[in-house]
Amino acid sequence: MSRLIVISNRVSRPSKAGNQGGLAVALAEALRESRGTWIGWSGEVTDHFTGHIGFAEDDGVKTATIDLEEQDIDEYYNGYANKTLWPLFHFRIDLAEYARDFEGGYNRVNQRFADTAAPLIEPEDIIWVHDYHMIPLGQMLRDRGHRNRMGFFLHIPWPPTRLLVSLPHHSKLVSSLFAYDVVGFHTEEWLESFRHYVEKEMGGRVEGDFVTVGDRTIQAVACPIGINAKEFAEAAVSKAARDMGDRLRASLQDRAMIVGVDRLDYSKGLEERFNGYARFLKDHPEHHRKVLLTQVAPPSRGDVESYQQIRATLDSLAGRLNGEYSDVDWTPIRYVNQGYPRDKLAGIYRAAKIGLVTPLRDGMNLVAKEYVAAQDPEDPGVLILSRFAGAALQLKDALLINPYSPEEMSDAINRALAMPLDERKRRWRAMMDSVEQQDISWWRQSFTERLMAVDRDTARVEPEPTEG
Ligand code: ADQ
Repeated sequence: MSRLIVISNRVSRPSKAGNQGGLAVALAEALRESRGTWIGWSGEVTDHFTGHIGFAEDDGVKTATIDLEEQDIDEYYNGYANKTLWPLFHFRIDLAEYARDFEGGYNRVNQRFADTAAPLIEPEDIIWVHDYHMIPLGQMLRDRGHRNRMGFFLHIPWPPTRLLVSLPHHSKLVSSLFAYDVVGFHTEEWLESFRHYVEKEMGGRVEGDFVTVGDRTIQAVACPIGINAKEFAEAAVSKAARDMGDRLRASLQDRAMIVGVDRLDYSKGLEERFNGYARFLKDHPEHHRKVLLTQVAPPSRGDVESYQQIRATLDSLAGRLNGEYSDVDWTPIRYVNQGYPRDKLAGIYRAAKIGLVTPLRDGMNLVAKEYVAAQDPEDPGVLILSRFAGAALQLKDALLINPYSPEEMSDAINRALAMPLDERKRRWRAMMDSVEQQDISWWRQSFTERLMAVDRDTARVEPEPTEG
């Protein structure tokens, strides 16, 4: 078995993280099996970049991390990754900031990761690079002479060509993806947008999974990420989950709970969700005092201004809504800014009659799948899901809505509250089948098997970047 090298912005060390997400567990499993290494940023800041690599091994998983300078974090992480690419790739060009410093910092830090990884790579290793922080890394490793099989997976949407061309030097960035052998997206929709860009902007050719520009051909595939469904379903009946369920039920007093769980991010549509719920309260006074929305939203990327703004907006919206509708013994929104361990989270999902997952745009959305996996098969809740989440393509038996429409959200909540048990069971079963079949191991294997099947002797001529 070839050794796997995973390279991503953040590295999750098994014994440090305690309660890891599905992605970290799946990658750790593959790394352990292949005796591979996970390379990335330590999360630490240093005064001056030294290139010192911190090696560790936890629970059979080897990691190699570097510390970054303040300027790196400003320009690469908070800058190009989270102020330029994240909003643009989530269709928010209104929030995207284009600054030369950001792009320079992004390339500098990617060179630093390439320098870090280069001496650790053996010729037979399989390299798997993750996400928008590291798009040009493969090209940089090729420049250093590495001919390994290399894959890249994008965890966020791929934007329509008309939006992507607003990015300065867009074609240079996209050209660098042709250094990989396999490029993966969550859905056919993101894959189609990528192909469209390649055909229209680069004069490329698409034949099945193969995309050719000049004399370089790569595979571009849709490979939807899943969760560890079995483990999550078990977590939902663990002692911690049951205790959490009991605590919640005691406080709910027979009220139906709607739950939302998201990182505090504008792409998650939280403002629109609160407005949709407000519309429901206005449209349906008969449900007052009988329902409440628990929104769990731990802050993220607090150094970025647009994230500070969304936090302030939500604080004020939740306050206004509670002020308008609360009574001495009923508050319609519980707005919680903290994270929970996974077993407690599973207990929260299971106690909720409705899972409200309404991102404006999302590569996949794992919360939707976790909500499904955590349900009681004999009395499952209803998932209300945005059409614009990648997960909507697999979870067709959710109530699919347009998250921008408060009326649709209000109608869906009303319908979910009245849904008969047999319909809830039928919808849940169909969704659970999909969540179980295309789980996190399936995703990891589908991608790495493709990568392992790549013929290393095919020509690897890099396409000439044209200035965008
Ligand atoms: P995210 O944007 O972070 O991921 P998502 O897929 O929903 O979005 O994953 C969030 C994870 O964080 C879930 O596992 C969830 O349980 C966890 N989480 C959220 N709030 C939490 C809380 N309060 N306490 C504990 N855990 C919490 C990006 C892309 C997505 C894509 C994933 C994986 O934006 O579209 O699905 O990567 O590829």
